[in-house]
Amino acid sequence: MDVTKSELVITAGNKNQFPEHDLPEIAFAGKSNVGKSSLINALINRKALARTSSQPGKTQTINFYNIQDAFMFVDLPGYGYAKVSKEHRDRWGQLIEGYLQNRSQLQKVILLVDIRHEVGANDKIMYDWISHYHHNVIVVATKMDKIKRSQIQKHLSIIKKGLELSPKDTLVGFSAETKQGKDELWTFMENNVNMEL
Ligand SMILES: Nc1nc2c(ncn2[C@@H]2O[C@H](COP(=O)(O)OP(=O)(O)OP(=O)(O)O)[C@@H](O)[C@H]2O)c(=O)[nH]1
Ligand SMILES: [Mg+2]
Repeated sequence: MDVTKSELVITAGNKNQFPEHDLPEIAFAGKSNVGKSSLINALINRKALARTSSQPGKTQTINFYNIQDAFMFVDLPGYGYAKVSKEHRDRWGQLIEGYLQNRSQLQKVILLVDIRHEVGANDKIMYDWISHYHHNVIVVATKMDKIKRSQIQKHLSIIKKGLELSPKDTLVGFSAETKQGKDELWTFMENNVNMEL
């Protein structure tokens, strides 16, 4: 899909700020710094609509992006950022649960993991949560440009095993640098989300 229109609707720090609309939502979840905001920018051909940072913990609110007036991308704050207080983690937990558990517009949660790393406990918890509510899960292995081409399959199969992916699920390698995997991701979304296109 070629996105020509995308805009930030709201950065929500609590659930009263979640926008009211009827468009389907696709949310991006994963560890802090894994590349959620970068993935959103790559998908919509924008350099920096979603703010990114080399420092983990950049996105701390839930950010809603209207795409072509057809659906919303929802950029979630990352988990597993060690340098935050317990109070911060509790607030994060409440915000993200408030979104994931009750959001009627939510059609897909895309889980991101770093292709270089073993799956962490939080990744597994998030995968189990998503697969409980959704028939098939899509996992994106990010930063594919950081490993040798010859190592890609090995890393993908480590992730598959670590998350215990079901045969119904899809695992896509992706790079925000080279845009590899972008078309495959769009095809998945077009086939799995009721977009008003
Ligand atoms: N080489 C490379 N770097 C990437 C890729 N994707 C993201 N990055 C870099 O990784 C860092 C984190 O990217 P973000 O998109 O901000 O990560 P995030 O998951 O939104 O992080 P939080 O908002 O903190 O949860 C930035 O420095 C990005 O430039 C990729 O595919 N390849
Ligand atoms: Mg972010």
